[in-house]
Amino acid sequence: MKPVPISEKMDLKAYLEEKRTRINGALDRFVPKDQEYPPDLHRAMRYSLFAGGKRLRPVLTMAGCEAAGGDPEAALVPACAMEMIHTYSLIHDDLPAMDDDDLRRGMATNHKVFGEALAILAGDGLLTLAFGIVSEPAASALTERIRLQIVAELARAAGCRGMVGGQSVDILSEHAPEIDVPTLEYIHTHKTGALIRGAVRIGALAAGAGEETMTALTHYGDRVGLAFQIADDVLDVIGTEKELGKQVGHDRKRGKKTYPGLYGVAESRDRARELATNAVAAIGNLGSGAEPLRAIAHYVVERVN
Ligand code: GRG
Repeated sequence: MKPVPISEKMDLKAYLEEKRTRINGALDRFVPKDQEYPPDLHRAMRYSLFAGGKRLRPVLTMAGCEAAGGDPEAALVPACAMEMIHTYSLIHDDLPAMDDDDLRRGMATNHKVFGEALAILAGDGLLTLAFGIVSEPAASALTERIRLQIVAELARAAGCRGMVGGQSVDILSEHAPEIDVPTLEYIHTHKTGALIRGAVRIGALAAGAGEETMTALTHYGDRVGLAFQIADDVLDVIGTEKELGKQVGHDRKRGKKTYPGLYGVAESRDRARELATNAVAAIGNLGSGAEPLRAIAHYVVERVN
């Protein structure tokens, strides 16, 4: 299957840059400065948060809001919450008790710089702050009802029926002699997919989306989430440490079960591209406000980092 051009109708690069600037500025305001007591904790939180992530999840939240007919700025606060939760998950995932990684976002992992105890606490701090900023009435103009819906959606996406559930099955399946396809799909759709699906849905909630729009965006999020994870597995096989800012070939060394491990690189790429195409089809009835989401679906599978 040929790669689909990332975007024919819009300048995705400029869009991503603009949204990343908004998100980074807001994150900077929400997270205590290095000097605020206790400074070591806040330094550790900011170290990983500002280490140069792609900001895919918060961009999806803002683009999801736009696709549902809202002003993307209305989703800025929940978008920041998504990035805080994602960053917490990366800090904890890199710990010796989990994936035991030395490099993340092109820098030494949090526990390598601050020690394990502070890395755990930095993750805890980011996770808790995420719920704090969304529920805080003064932080955004979102109504109380919508803020509550978003809190529930965040908990669903990040918790034991979402990302934490997927991570636990992933860890417990390492070095298992075999893994069946439903278990692999559970890991993918939960460990990574749940947060991506949640990111899009939270954007739609911020826009006050109706049921039909929410269903379309949920299908989009599910497909993009799985496509993202398959693309990530492929990059772990064919990418370079310089491009990815993390160690490569790690999945195989850890005995992780992956799509390329099961189906090979070429078939995995085809599957990811097919999922991106299906994601775009799922939001076919949404208007031009959904153009960024359409472009992002293809970007997710054609990216090199
Ligand atoms: C510790 C509860 C808990 C969960 C961890 C996120 C996660 C779950 C594990 C990370 C393992 C991993 C590398 C999964 C592959 C998909 C993934 C989440 C990649 C990193 O996301 P990117 O590429 O990272 O969006 P940046 O740094 O750009 O934000």
